Amino acid sequence: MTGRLIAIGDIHGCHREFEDLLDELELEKDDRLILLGDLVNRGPNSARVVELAREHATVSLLGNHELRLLNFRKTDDPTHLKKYDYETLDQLRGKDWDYLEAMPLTYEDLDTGTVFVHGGFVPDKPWQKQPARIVTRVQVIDRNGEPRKRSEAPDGTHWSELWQGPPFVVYGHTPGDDVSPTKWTLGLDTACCLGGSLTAYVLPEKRIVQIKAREKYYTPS
Ligand SMILES: [Mn+2]
Repeated sequence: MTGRLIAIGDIHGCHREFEDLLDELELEKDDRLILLGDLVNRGPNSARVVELAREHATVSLLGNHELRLLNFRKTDDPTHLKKYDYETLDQLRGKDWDYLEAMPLTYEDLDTGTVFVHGGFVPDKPWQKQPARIVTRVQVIDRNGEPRKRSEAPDGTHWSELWQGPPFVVYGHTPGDDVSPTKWTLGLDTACCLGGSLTAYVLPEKRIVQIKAREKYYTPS
């Protein structure tokens, strides 16, 4: 008997809600925990979230926030950064950076036919070959078929509405009031750092486990 496969959406530095969710899940030795990226920024303690990830996660996927910090570290170009990135840069230590640098873009589970990713995929192209700048960032597809953030193309169609599996895709990055299901996808970013909740999806039972945010940690500008 193999263990459970558990995915958790965008944690964004919300270390207490992450601890509460881990308590609730009662992980066992054979369980696999997949974090869907954007572990850092906006919430109170990004370093603690990375520490808990190192301890408990089977794998943490690359999010656009990690990608931005890593790009800054590579180039020293501050135009990559947003204001709250500086707080995270102060918090993270060597082994945290090693962990961020090792984050893959996707995780595939063949038994359930499920692929996990931070942002999503451009439909009608093989998911395996899509680059970091797309799979960590895509929210909608604009009228020219280009991947965009929702704010850049408000009349675009969410990529998940266009995705025809297999595989079934579990993703984060597009915050919502609750989980976003389609036939072939499930979105788990329930906006914890904005005062929403932190969500886990548990396979094979297809169960949702949620922890309500203790407070609103971040207000979009
Ligand atoms: Mn994101």
